[in-house]
Amino acid sequence: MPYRLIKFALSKTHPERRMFRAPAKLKDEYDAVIIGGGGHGLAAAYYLAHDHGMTNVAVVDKGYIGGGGTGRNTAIIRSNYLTPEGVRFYQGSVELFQDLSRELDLNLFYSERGHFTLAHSPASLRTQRWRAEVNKHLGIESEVVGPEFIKRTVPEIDLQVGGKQAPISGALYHPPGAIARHDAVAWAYARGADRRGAEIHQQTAVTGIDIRDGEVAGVHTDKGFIKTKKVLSAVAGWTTHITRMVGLRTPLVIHPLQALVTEPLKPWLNSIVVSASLHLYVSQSSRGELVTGASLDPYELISMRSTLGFAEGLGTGLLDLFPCLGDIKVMRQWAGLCDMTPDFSPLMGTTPVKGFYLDAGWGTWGFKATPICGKTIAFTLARDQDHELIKAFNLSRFEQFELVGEKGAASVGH
Ligand code: PYC
Repeated sequence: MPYRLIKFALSKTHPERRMFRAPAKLKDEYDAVIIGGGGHGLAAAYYLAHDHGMTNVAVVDKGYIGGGGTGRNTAIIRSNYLTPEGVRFYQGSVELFQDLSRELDLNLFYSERGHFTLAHSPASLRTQRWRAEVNKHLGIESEVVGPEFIKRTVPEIDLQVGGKQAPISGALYHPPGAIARHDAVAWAYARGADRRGAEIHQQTAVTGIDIRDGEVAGVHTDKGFIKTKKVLSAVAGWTTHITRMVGLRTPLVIHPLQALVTEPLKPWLNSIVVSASLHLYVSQSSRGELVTGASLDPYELISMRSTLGFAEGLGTGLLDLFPCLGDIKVMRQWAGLCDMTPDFSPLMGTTPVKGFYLDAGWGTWGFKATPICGKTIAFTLARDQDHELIKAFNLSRFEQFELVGEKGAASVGH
C-alpha cells in the first residue's frame, strides 16, 4: 500500500491539484498590493476581483497563508456586540458566513451552535441586558436567559462554578453564534482570489513603502520593488511595523493571546460558552476537540510563545465550570498577536496617506470579521472612499474623540 501511494504521488499522470498558483516572481507593477495573506488580506483580494473587477492585485506574506491571526484564534462567529456600529458590521459578517461554503465552493464547517455569555454578578447581567436590547433593536437574535435555560441546554455545566466563584445568574444567549474551520476560510478565499487573477506570494517580506508627495508609490520587498498606488495593510499584530514605514501613528498596542485544544472527545458540548468572570470561552470543534482560550496576556509583547501559567489558569476555570473534564488531556497550545485599540473597535479604511489603507485593530475578534472586512475594505480600496459600514472605524476617530466603545462586548474581560 505505501509503495502504491508513493507511486501515485510521484506520477505525472495525476498531478496534484493546487488550491492556488505559486507565481515564480513578482510583476513590476500591480493596481494594488495587499500586505498580509491571512483571511482578511485574502478576502480583500477575493472581493476586489469579485465585486470590483480589480484583478491585477498581489497578496504578499512574509510567512505562509493563514499563519498569523487566522490560524491562531478560536474560530467564534457572532454579532451580539454592544454598539450599533459594531452590531451592524459583525452582522454583515454572520450573513456572509452563512452562505460562504456555497459561494467559495469549499466546506468551511460553518456550524451554528448558540452562544452563551455567562453572567456571575448583577453588574454583568446588566451589561448582558444592555447588549440584548441593542441587539434586538437591530434585529439580532439575542436575549437574556436564566440559569434553568442554561442548565437545560448545557447539562454538564456547574451553575455554582465549584463554589469558588459567584454562581451563574443568567446569560446573554445568541442563537446564531457559530464556529467554522479557520484555515479553510483562508484557503477558500485564497483559491477564489487566485482563480480570478490575483497573485499570492508567500515567503515575501515587505521591507519598505515608498511615499511620494503624500501618496503611495510602491512597495519594497525582499524579492524586489513593486510599483503600485494602493497598499492595504492587513497584518494584525505586525501593523505597527508597517505603519511605521509610512510615518503613520496609531494608538495600537500589541498583546499576545493564548489558546489551546484538548484531545478529541465524543460530541457533548453543542453550545459556545463564554464566561467574562472566569475569563474563558470554549466550544467543541467538528473533530471533537475542545477549543478554548482566555484573556490577553496582561502585558504588551510581540511574542507567540505558550506558557504553562496560561494552561493552568484556563484549566482551573474550565474545571470549575465543567467538573466532568478532570481527566481530559491538552493536545496543542499556541498564541497569536492582537493589535488592540483603546475602544476595542477595529481600525479600518482610508488614512492621511493617500493610497494607504488600514485593516487593523482586530484585537481578539478578527476571525469573525473576515468576510465583511474583506468586502468593505475592497470597496474602500477600489473607490478610495470608506464603505458606509466602516466609516465609524476610521483612524480619524481618535483625534475627533468619537470612539466606538466596544469593550463591554469583548468575549472576556481583557
Ligand atoms: O470576541 O468572540 C470573541 C472572541 C472569542 C475568542 C476571543 N474573542
